[in-house]
Amino acid sequence: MAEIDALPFPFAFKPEAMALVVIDMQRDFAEPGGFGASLGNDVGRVAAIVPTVKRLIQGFRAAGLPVIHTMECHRSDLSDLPPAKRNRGNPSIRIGDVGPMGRVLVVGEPGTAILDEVAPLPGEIVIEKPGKGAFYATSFGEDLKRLGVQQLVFAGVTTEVCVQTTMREANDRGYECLLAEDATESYFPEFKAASLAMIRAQGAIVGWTAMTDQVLKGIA
Ligand code: TIU
Repeated sequence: MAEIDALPFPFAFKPEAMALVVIDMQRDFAEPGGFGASLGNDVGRVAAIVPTVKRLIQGFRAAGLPVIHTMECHRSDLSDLPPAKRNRGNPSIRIGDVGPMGRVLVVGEPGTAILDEVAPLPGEIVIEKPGKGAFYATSFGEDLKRLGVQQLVFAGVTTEVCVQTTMREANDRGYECLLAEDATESYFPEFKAASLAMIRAQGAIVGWTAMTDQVLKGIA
């Protein structure tokens, strides 16, 4: 077994059974005029982790390990957007409405795209998900089984919403999960800190956390 120096204790893994899951690194969460900004958030926090996420992705590719990308998005007819989600909160532009980067969080629109710097390569799995978690209404679970992976490293945004939801779903399905601390971000620093703490509390009740350098060292 190889090891990553992690918290709350080292993360032992089989390299042939590990994949990277990059959650929702989309323009809509990182650029002005998108969904994140419409909710009143400072998207600069998300933009700042892009180089670190890129480094992590490149490390997995160099090690020959799978990289899976997710996107939060909806069909153009919004048939997979429950009214409860569309109507939640008081955003300046709602999901499905036309904003400065096209229709917000709708498949194929410019703002829904994954950021160029961390874009999927041809052949990498891209999960289009209507929920916050990646398992709901997607092929994610079947894709993981087909790849034969058992351990997942997570990166992306936002830490306490789509990343943590997916990590918890994966943990319940028997995957061992590690979150790259500096390759994830929240619009709320206190929520990120609390998420990292609650993930690794109680003997890694949801999973492990480690810095990107530690992950890269472990998989090199
Ligand atoms: N991808 C993801 O986390 N979706 C969100 O809506 N996150 C917020 O923090 N709003």
